[in-house]
Amino acid sequence: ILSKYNFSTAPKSVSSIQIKGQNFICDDYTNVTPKMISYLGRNLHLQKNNPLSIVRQRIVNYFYSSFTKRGHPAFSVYDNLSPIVTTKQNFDDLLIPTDHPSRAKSDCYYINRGTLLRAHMTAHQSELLRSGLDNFLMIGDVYRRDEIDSTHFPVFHQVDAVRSQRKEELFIGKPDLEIFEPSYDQENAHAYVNSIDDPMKQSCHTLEAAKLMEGQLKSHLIGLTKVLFGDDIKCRWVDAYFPFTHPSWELEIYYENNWLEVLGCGIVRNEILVNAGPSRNTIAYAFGLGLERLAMALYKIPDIRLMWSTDSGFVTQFENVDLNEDITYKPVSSYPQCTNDMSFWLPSHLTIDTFMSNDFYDLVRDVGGDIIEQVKLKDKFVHPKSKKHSLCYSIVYRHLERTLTQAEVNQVHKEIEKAVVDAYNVVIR
Ligand code: FA5
Ligand code: MG
Repeated sequence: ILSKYNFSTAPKSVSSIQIKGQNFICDDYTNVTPKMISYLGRNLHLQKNNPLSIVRQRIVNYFYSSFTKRGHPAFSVYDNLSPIVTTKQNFDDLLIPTDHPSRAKSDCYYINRGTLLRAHMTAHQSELLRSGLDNFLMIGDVYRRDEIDSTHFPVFHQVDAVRSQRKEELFIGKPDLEIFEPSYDQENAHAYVNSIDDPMKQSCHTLEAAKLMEGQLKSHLIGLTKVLFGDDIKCRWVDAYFPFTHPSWELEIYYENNWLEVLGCGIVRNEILVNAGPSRNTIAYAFGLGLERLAMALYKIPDIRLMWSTDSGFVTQFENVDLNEDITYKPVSSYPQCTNDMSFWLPSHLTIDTFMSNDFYDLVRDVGGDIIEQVKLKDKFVHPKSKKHSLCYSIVYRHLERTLTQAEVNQVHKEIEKAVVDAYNVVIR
């Protein structure tokens, strides 16, 4: 599939990548790996019997049944949009500044400077608004470069939503109330500078409209949480910031003695509605939630990698179940971990601080595959005389379905060492 691909983030020779039959020119931003490309099209959220799919259906049902227009569901569902998006879709359309950290190469999987694997489902919000939709759900796989442990995997799944309300729907029977302040001229919307200095609302909105939308947003999401977890679930709202909403919040649920963030949300920035087309007398809220977090908490699934398991011991536990059934995952059995350390000297042009750990994590996962459970930095060291920098990582190996032999792990560990030497010119200690 890949022509002249190499592991380091900057391909050494000009090359192109074929993904799903489409050809992409690589450049200095290309950092998507063959391993990541292999996840495209798996669509766990649509696989019958996958826990993510069960949670997806429960969320869709909640929105279908809670909101209807003339007997039909008010929400339309998009769950098969291509994960290959432009930087315009993923960032610019959402008012994410060009220097925002979420755009960094170290955080995203870029195909090239203009194209990436979407980092959130919100990437589709503007185009769907532009196509004339007002109430919709966007569900799919998202890709982020992140640390490696039991709750983080570089591919996860999100449900994103937009709910728009027109003046007549928001203020039923109160025709004198307005969504917009008199100082905001709807005819000249593009010229208006919309301030977010007020923590309660955007300057273009009236306090009545902002507060009413906030109330609906929060009660709809608490309603969803109760449908999923039962009435006794403990929740709390935390103030948050997103470039594309104001005000913004995160919802946390109390789960196993910890507060767990399950979603981000807020009132859609009016600029986005204006840029997307007809926005007269309209206000909208939006949210994005993580399916893995919900499924892990709901079914007590201890490791995020299990979502990808095709082992019958896992799959059968979610087979042909009633959507609202109480399911508690029973570990098939827990196979032992095996930890090997890797220490290396960095070449003179790299230091402990400039060595890109996310590049390293990707490389480890590319070579080691799904038996990599965790990679942690164990030690950093600068030699007092030579001033050379050295790093030591612990790599934790575990197969979810069988016991790994030490010899097998050593073999994989050696292959990773070789790949690290090739990619970074390090010297194994
Ligand atoms: C976003 O992705 C925003 N696009 C959400 C949003 C949409 C806000 C619309 C406002 C309006 P965030 O990065 O916090 O935000 O991710 C949203 C949710 O995805 C998190 O609350 C969490 O449930 C889930 N999530 C985020 N990172 C991970 C991860 N590494 N592994 C599993 N789930 C994750
Ligand atoms: Mg968050």
